[in-house]
Amino acid sequence: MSGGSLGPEALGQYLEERRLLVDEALGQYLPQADDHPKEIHEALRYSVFAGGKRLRPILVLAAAEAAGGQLDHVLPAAAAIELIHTYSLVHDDLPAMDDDDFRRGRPTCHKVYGEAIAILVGDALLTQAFILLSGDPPLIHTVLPALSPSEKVVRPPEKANAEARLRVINEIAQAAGSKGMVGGQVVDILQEDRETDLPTLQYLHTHKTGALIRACLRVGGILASAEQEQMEALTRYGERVGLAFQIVDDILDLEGSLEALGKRAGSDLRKKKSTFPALLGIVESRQRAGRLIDEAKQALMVFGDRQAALGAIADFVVTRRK
Ligand code: GRG
Repeated sequence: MSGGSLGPEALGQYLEERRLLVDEALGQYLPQADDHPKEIHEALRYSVFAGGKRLRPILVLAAAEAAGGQLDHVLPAAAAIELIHTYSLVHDDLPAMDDDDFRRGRPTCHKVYGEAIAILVGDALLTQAFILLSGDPPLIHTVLPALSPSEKVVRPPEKANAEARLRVINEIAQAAGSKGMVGGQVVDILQEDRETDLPTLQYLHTHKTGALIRACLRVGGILASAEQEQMEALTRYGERVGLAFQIVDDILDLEGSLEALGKRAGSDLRKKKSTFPALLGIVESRQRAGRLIDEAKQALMVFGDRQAALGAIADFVVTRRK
């Protein structure tokens, strides 16, 4: 593939720089912990700043960069998606759903603040995402080192125009709603204790986890005014990386530990959930994830030199340990 790739060390630095940037943006965009009513704002920040990888916002930034956009004006949308992701985790951990005590290495939101506040934290995070997307959050100027010597920013920074913003809001709402993440979660709950076939499992994964990851790539592309061919490549990449991410998550749930994952491992087995390794075995599941990642990387050809970060992130998705 043309355009070279990032080694593990460069990728580690790249992910860390962007994680810090996303955290800084989130810190500025969110209400302060002691803002009234502080009971919810403290819990909200507890969940957001619990140490997530920030993979989704980093994908938004990387997609925009691949298409020649700049980070500054993509940050609010990237942060908004992280808020929606965090809401989904807070609600997923509730007793009525997966009933988990640990998340991101800490007691879950409802364990610390109670169920009512945890439900409201999820509601507030989802709402806050759309406040960010439709409002005028502070501009955070960012200068991060170029990824490769040949990388040049080709488009001047400009605020997303109203049409692009509307497209982004619609894209994210579709991905998070009942035909996206929520739909996947419904099928996940319904399949507990049942035999599940591969098409159902595929639906579940591509919706519960995949839809929001796909949206990250498309949102980055829209805000960078990506051309049609680039949008198609980002979509293809997002769909494959999204599914591979969840297959790997299934494997980690079998093989990982509380210390490594920051949450209790083995939860799928305990809840008798169908997973890719349960249906296909670990070896075939790993191969499937690997094939998806190869296809995702193939799709990046249209970006030439600019594919390096997205290519390396795709590899990271299958090699990660948490
Ligand atoms: C409650 C509407 C609603 C939806 C929940 C995403 C989801 C749907 C539930 C999460 C359950 C789960 C553990 C899914 C596996 C994939 C996944 C989303 C893992 C967590 O994402 P990471 O690894 O987490 O990116 P961090 O903490 O790094 O952000």
